[in-house]
Parts: sequence; structure tokens; C-alpha cells
Amino acid sequence: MTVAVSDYLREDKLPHLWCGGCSHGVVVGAVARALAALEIAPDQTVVTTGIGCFGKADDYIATHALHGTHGRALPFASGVKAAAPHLTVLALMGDGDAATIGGNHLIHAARRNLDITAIVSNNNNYGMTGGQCSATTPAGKRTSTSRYGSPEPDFDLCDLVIGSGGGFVARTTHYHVRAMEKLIAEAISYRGFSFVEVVACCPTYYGRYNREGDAASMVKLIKDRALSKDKYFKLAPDEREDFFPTGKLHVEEKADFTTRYLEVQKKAGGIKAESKEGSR
Ligand SMILES: Cc1ncc(C[n+]2csc(CCOP(=O)(O)OP(=O)(O)O)c2C)c(N)n1
Repeated sequence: MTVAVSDYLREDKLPHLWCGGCSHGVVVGAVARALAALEIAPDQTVVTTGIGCFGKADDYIATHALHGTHGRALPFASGVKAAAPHLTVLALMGDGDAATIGGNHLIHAARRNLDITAIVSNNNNYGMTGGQCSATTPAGKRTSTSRYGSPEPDFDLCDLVIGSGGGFVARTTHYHVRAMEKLIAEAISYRGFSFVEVVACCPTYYGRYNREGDAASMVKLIKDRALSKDKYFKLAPDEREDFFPTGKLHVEEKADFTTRYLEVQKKAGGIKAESKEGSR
């Protein structure tokens, strides 16, 4: 079977609604190319989304889709995977969707090690509703709800997912398009909860509030701060502040939810058979 990249994209939905310079379309392109490279049939793939600018991603992807409520892309993905484990399930989320309103669901999907691929396009703010502060807005940065700088520390999404039990955790940026595509393909191939954070930009709000210039200069800022994990961890802790590590940050082979659930089902079947025996 050969699947073309175009088989995953809904050209009839173009032009898309994202602002000029937004990263979200770059991530959708990488998802389509990763699925095509793996030759996973579109009708065997389900994309779930919540609400937000990146929550519109399912509009442009020609797989099955479930567009849910804000912060709930992962519960929908979990339900789909539990009911139909043979399907490839991806949850596409903004940072607000995944880690702010949806934070509780993120840690539990990681803890369960459900065989889902979660992809977060992290633009450090709530883009759709006017650039409010999210859980990934760095401390001191300005948003529409933190005009003098956010007083809150931000989440490191990858550390959060590693700490919650996620088996495959990676970070890339929307500048590193080929690396993104490869990491997404590896994440999809991993059996268990796989998580890819794409460090992205929102020139319309976050960039404007923080005077980071146009989209091209935001891309450059992000590129300059991204280091391979080897380079990053060679730095002394006090030299790391302006940088973040990219690449596969954590990969661990362990039984996924479906495997463990099938074992429970077998056991339950066994108990039933025994109790039938006993009642004779
Ligand atoms: C329960 C609930 N709370 C709040 C909202 C309003 N809302 C819609 S999208 C959004 C923010 C989306 O931000 P993010 O997930 O980071 O995605 P982005 O728009 O930046 O791509 C908010 C707060 C909502 N729709 N539902």
C-alpha cells in the first residue's frame, strides 16, 4: 500500500484559519508526512482535538476525527483507543488544551501508558481567545492577562510527562521540520503513551506582547534556544537558563494499557470459569 501525503490532507478546507506566521500548519504538515511515511491508512487513524487554534487541526487532516471540548482531547483519545485498540490514535493539542485546562488528563494518560500519540504545539499562550497566560507561559513574560509579566513559574511539559509515567517523550521546534516529522513517526510507532512537544510561536499575541518581532524573528529566537539534549546536558546548570533540550528525552519499553487490560480481561474470564465450576 502506498499512501500519499495528500491523502491525509483536506485541501477542500483551505485556506486555513491560522494567522500568518503561526506554527500550527507546520505541525499538521509534519503529522501528515509522518503518517504517510508509516503507510498507516487514513481510515485506520483517529485524530482527536479539543478547542483552540491548534484544536482546529483535525479540520485539515483527512483521517477520522473527534473534535471535542477544551482540554479533553486526551479523554476522547483514551476512549477511542480503549474501544478500538487496533486504530492509530493521535491527540493534537495546544498548550492550554494539553497542560492548562487539560493538565489533569495529560498526567493520567501518561500514567496509564495508553497507546496514544499526544502532540502539543506549544505557543506559550491561549492563542484563540486573545493571548492569555497558560501553564507554559514563562515567568516574567507578558500576555493579555499578565501585562506586567507573569508571576507564575511555567511547566516543563516533557518533564511533567516523564514524571507522570509517559514512555516516549520528545521535544522539537517548528524550525526543525524534518526532525519533527521523524520524531512524530517514531512516537506513532512506539507502543505506549508517546508525547511530542513542538516549541512553536504565536506572533499575533505572545510575540507582540513580548516584542519578539515578526514570525521570522520568533523562529530564529526559538532555533537559537534549542540545543540537542547532549549539548544541553553538558552545560553547567547555571548555563542552561536560555536554552532547552530537544530530541528524544526519554524512551522506556514497558507494557502499555491495552496489554495490561487484556491480561485483566483474561484473569476475569478465568475467575468466571472457576466460579461456574464451583457452583456445580
Ligand atoms: C472549558 C472551556 N474553557 C475555556 C474555553 C475558552 N477557550 C477556547 S480555546 C482556549 C485557549 C486555547 O489555547 P491553546 O490550547 O493553548 O491553543 P491555541 O489557541 O494557542 O492554539 C480557551 C481558553 C473553552 N472553550 N472551554
